[in-house]
Amino acid sequence: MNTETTNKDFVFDIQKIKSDYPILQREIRGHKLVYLDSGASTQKPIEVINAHEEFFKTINSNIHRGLHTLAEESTNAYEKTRTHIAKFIGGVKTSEVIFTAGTTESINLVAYTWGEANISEGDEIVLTDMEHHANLVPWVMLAQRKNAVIKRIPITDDGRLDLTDIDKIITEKTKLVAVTHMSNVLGTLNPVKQLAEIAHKNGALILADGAQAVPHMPVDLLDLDVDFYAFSSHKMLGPTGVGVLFGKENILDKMPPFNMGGEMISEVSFDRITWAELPHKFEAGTPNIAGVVTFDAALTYLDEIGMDNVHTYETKLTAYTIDKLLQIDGLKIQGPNNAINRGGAVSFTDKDLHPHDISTYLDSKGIAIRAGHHCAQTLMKRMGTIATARASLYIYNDESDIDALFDALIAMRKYFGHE
Ligand code: 7TS
Repeated sequence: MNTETTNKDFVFDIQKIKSDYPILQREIRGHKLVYLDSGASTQKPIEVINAHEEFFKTINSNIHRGLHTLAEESTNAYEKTRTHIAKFIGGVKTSEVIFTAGTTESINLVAYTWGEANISEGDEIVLTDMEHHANLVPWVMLAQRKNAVIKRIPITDDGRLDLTDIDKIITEKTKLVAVTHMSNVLGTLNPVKQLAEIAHKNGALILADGAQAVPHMPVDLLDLDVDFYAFSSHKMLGPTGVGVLFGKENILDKMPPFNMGGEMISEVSFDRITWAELPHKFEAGTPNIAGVVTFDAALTYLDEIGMDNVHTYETKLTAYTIDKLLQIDGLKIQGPNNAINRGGAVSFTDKDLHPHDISTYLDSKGIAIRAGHHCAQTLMKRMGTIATARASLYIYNDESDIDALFDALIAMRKYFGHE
């Protein structure tokens, strides 16, 4: 593991951390905001907010083209984030880090380039029963275009991948395994390294959706040995509109480009076009420069805490959350009932109340959670429900937030007459 994601000296002072987030001072409906929807998008510390403002005040200009000072400074700042990410995810090459608009675009990029070029009739794509639509719809559509076959790794009733028949699911016919690293609904942390070994043994590639993993734990892509990996800045304290696609250099090299236009070419004539070197081949046009530059401040903030500390802290808070929710009659946790190999996305259902009513009631107490199918309709079907309520945690949450959730859920059941 690279040293940037660990910090043995950090003292976890939750009050200090909370004070870094101006939005946490807000009152919602007469209550201090309790933000438990970080799985959808995280709040931003003042360091990130300031970095965004600073970019526009000092170095704003386009990148990779101008020869003036501002152009050079903004290009350097943009590329500095790329270098930072390469280290943050285990020390990969900067040529393997492609900026996109988010996890969704990263996965679509692979489906439309690698997928179009490599998937043929009868080929098999293996998904799991807990994928977010971002890692499901692009593959189902690709399979339809190519007459390829979708196979699925099932899940157990407590929301873990069931690998019992994995040798029958991932076979020599498999071309790609696409799996979420951490489920946005169940919180389950999947054995990506083991699946990568099985995929590779069968001559297949593996793509992991890291949208819910990278923000919450140290991730070392060299150790996981995945071929593609996708995540979003906005789920890890950074701005919206910025995502990352990691791809192994030898695979990216052979892939056709995605978007066509400026900055992704080497030479253009009307009868022949050659592509730019990696990673620029996949970054056509003017990207979200301010967002990428600001993302660096989020990574620095996380480095200072240390991703190992983030993970340890969240695991304890997840255990506390599960323990509290299990004490409420009528509530069922959808997903693992313990904090082992699991992140802080905690979904639950109430035997008497619809998740939308739960969310609306909690909002009246200033508590933000998410309710719905969480862009995982196939998972909802597997769990025999159409929606869940979900509290999702991050480093600025503490036991007082969970206590507020607990008290409000008890009051809610009373309010609706289900004591
Ligand atoms: N993959 C997973 C596992 C996700 O949780 C999400 C977003 C995405 C992909 C898509 O990321 P985007 O940044 O491209 O939108 N998940 C959620 C969620 O759980 N609630 O709102 C968005």
